[in-house]
Amino acid sequence: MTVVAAVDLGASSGRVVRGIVTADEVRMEEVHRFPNGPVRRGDALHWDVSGLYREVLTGLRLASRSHGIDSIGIDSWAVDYGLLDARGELLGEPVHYRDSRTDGIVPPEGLYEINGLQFQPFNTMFQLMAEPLLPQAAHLLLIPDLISYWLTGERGAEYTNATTTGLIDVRSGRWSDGLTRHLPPGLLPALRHPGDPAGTHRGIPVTAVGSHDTASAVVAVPAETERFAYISCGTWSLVGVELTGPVLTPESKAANFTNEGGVDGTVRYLRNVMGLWLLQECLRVWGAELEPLLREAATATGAVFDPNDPVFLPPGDMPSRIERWCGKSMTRAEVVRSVLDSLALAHRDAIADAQRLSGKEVEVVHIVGGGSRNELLCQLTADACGLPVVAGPAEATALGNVLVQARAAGAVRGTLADLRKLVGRTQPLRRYQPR
Ligand code: ADP
Ligand code: LRH
Repeated sequence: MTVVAAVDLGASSGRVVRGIVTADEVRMEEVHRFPNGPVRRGDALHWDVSGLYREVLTGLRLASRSHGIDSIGIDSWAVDYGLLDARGELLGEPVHYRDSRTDGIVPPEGLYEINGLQFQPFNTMFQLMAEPLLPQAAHLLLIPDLISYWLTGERGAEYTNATTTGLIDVRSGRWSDGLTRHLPPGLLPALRHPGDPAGTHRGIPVTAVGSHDTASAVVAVPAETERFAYISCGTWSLVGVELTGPVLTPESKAANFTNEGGVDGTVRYLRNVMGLWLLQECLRVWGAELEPLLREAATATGAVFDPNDPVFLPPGDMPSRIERWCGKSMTRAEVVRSVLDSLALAHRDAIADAQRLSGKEVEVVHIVGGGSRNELLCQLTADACGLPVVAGPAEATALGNVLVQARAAGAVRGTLADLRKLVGRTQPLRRYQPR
């Protein structure tokens, strides 16, 4: 039996999970959960990364209270980073990717052909163009690598998350000389890959996992066939397919599909859909609970809007923005229904585009992440896609993190397909047929 601790920092909440793994069983125990979100300080939006680190330490203490743990793995949301000075001190709390500092940024020509990455204004490379602290910085660490550094004293850049910076050459899998030329020399640390050792914390090995939360989530998709699409559904819906190589065609670029690095050299070919952020912000503004509104939304009539309109990216009055887009005022239940109908249609479009652009056929859609608990959204997605949906695990990211650590420790063996069979055998899943 191998016991590992998975630290999973999502944009809306963080958790520390104990994963107990044998060759044919994996059990998850959540030992600590804490809220996360944007913090406005002065004019800028930040993350409270020091506060998150305190919660991580609490979680790790709880995880090792009754039994020792054999390994620790860390994942988080992508693209954001901390800058360190030459002594290794953090230069200011990291800026949140929803901050306005990259508004109006225009990507240089020819970029997609090098990095294969979708255009998002907040990709690390664009944030660095607007970064006032860059001249003082000696080291850049992405969020999971920063937590790992604080735990171990060792610096590195985990590959799957590094691909979200826009600075990795999609063909070579290395930092691109051309794209990193203007950065201070030595700013970017050496790459490490999921399964690699990443130092020790109080004698416990820290293991690199798919430190981009979406990469870990895709590991734990309980697919039984190659012909599957996934929706990693939380603050964002990350909608796509798994490929063995990138798609860099002009059509793929025009459809804003991304080729992000996956575990075991796979490509996560996907599109970002605005996701449950839309609901999170509505609930925050209303001061309301989700579940009663979802019950009402089941019989409400919604309007359809484009959830990927950049107007929805920053925090603020989401219900008014949605009403303005739809050109009418609505009850809360109608707003919720509009969000879910619009997300389901955006899921459908992304899955159709992924198939068309990559040539991969899909016969089942897997929804993982917190959104897999949203029965209405799962059914609406099945209906929109005309495909069966398998929902769960809700904690796929933490589970993918656990499985990659367990494999590195020798507790389980095999390919991603083998890990996925283990997930399918051991985790509760729910199936939805299209109506
Ligand atoms: P992230 O990792 O981006 O923070 P999660 O995967 O934790 O996101 O998903 C959070 C979302 O899951 C919430 O915003 C909420 O919409 C949805 N969710 C969580 N629990 C439930 C539930 N019981 N019923 C419906 N939706 C839920
Ligand atoms: C989801 C996620 C997504 C990125 C976004 C910044 O948490 O990592 O894959 O595009 O955050």
